[in-house]
Amino acid sequence: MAHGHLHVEPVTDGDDEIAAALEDVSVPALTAVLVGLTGDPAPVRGPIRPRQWVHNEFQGALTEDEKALLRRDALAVIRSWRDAGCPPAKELDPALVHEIMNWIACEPVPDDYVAMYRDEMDLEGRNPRAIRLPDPEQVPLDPGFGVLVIGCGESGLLAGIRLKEAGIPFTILEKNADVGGTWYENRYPGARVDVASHYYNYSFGPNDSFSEYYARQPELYRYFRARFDEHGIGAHVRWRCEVERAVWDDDGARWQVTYRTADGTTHTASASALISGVGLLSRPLIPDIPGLADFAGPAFHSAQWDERVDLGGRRVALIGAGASGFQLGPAVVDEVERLTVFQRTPQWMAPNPRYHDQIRPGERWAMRHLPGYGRWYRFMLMWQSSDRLLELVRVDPEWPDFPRTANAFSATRREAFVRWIDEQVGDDPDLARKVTPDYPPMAKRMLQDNGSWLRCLRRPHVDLVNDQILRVEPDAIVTTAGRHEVDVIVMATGFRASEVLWPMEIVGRGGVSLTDVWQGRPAGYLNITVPDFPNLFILGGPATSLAHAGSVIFLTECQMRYVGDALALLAGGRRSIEPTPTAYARYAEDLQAEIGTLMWGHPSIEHSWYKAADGRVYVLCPWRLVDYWAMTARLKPEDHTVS
Ligand code: N01
Repeated sequence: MAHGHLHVEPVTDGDDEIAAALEDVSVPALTAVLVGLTGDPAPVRGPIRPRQWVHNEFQGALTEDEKALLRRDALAVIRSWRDAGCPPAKELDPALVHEIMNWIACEPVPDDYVAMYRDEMDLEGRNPRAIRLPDPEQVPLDPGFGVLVIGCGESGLLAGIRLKEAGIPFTILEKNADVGGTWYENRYPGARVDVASHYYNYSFGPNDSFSEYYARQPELYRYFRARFDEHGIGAHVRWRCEVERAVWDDDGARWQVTYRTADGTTHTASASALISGVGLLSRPLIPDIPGLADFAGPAFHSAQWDERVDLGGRRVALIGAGASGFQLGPAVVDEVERLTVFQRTPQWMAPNPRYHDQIRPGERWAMRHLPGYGRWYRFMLMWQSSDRLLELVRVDPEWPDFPRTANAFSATRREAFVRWIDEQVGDDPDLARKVTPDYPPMAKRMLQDNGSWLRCLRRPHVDLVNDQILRVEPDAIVTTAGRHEVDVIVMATGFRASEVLWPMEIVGRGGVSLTDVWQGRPAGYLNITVPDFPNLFILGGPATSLAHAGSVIFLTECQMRYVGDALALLAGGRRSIEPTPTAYARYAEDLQAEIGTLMWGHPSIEHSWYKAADGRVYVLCPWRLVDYWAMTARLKPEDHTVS
């Protein structure tokens, strides 16, 4: 597989072009690259050191003079490296890699994080998350062994790539006509990722294709399509096949899967193991508003964007101001006659000037040509966000401002975010009040923002309505405070996130259905496996959404690593593997106890897709990334029953 991501395209540019490119790059990441090119640690042992980590700055607060000096040294090294024919980077001693991490982070990086980052960055090109099957000379692959994967979005494709690389026979059943899942379906105007592009991609393979720091949907779709093509997954996929039911046959130790094809006919397939890659955010939530079905004009969900509907000159209602609505409004505001935004709860926005920016050309050049640049850039992205932001939502029971803010950190962020709102709409107190949340930052999904949302809401032909919707009439939406005539309704109302695997019916040993086992409280050992459902592996299922900044792809890669260990046992001739009931129950209990320490499920948060019908949270990962990485790094035999 193309995991040799340090095998970059050789540099053929002239000195001036290289010098110009270096003006655009992160100097700390560039300096780490130099150490890799020469093997000489001097650049990270000299007097110039990043001194402070500033969010979204990537320069470690180096002065202009310091950056110029480091760039000058870098140019000399890159020139010689180019003239020598761009030989492979040196393999650095782990202690030196740790030293570079400390240098970039401006603080000691703990050993457990170093282990996680080394696995994630794979500077040595060892592909550490590949499935390791037993030596075929000693343990030949069981000839009947094969895997069915449901879905060809990010996680299903990841499974396919790993299975293919290991030589395990597999088939992917995908309900859509193409790869990409979320990034195939969500084609509403303005759709883009709000996790940094260079983090929101697989840890293996190139990440130099993005043109924006937060890529738009077409580019993300193309990213997944490129991985799909390059790994030759196409021959393994059946398109437009929607899985309806999967039943475990204990005698044959196989999953019997029923699926429907585009012509409406039903078919069956069977496999030794079943991997679900359907994700949590794939089934649109259509709000239960009286009269909606009788609306005379077009009415559709953001994830089912109707390209035939021209919004030009029409009065458009946008129901929902979450991540989707927040992107959609500003993207259509110029074409509509009137935009009425129905917002039930305001969202916190984190100022991010890069949110809509093009990646600077020199930085793209560095991603493509400098070995390890993209890896070190990713390290910076991960270090400055993710785990440290989890502390934002940790409940401090002694905190006097609770539950308006969760703790002291939360209060400082609230202050900064309120300032951001005031800077933009402080002169319109009514609007400022409507868009200022009364719950702590990050207790619901945070949004990245460069000002486009509030600019949109200030436009003269835009109304923000926060009164409760009572009903829809054929030509209007009626709220407790008035009637709003509209021609089109767009529902950016989110997904049925807590109904994990819905509407599929999964039946395990003894005819027990997963719906009955879960009873609205989805769970999994390590969020992946369930007792009495042998050889079933759920990727991106319970507790696998990330609400504290970070890439869900990191989580699914961790999961696939654990699944790979289990598949290696099955491929070697074992019939089945499942977690013990004790391990499953203990994990679910620990997870709920941890979630209980965080704001997400607090009763003061009235509406949130994080919450299930019982008001509790089953879909979010409450662990630090480093902890989940460690939990999934090695399958623990003592927690499983293997037959
Ligand atoms: O869905 P949401 P989304 N009446 O559930 C409102 C990812 N994502 O599609 O807040 C009136 O967040 C609801 O109101 P409230 C990301 O993980 C990422 O926007 O519940 N309103 C809310 O305003 C994200 O979190 C990206 O009170 C109703 C909105 O509809 C997740 O997907 C982009 C209602 C739904 O917001 C889901 O985001 C898009 C009703 N009956 C999505 N029911 C990026 O990476 C719901 N609402 C940028």
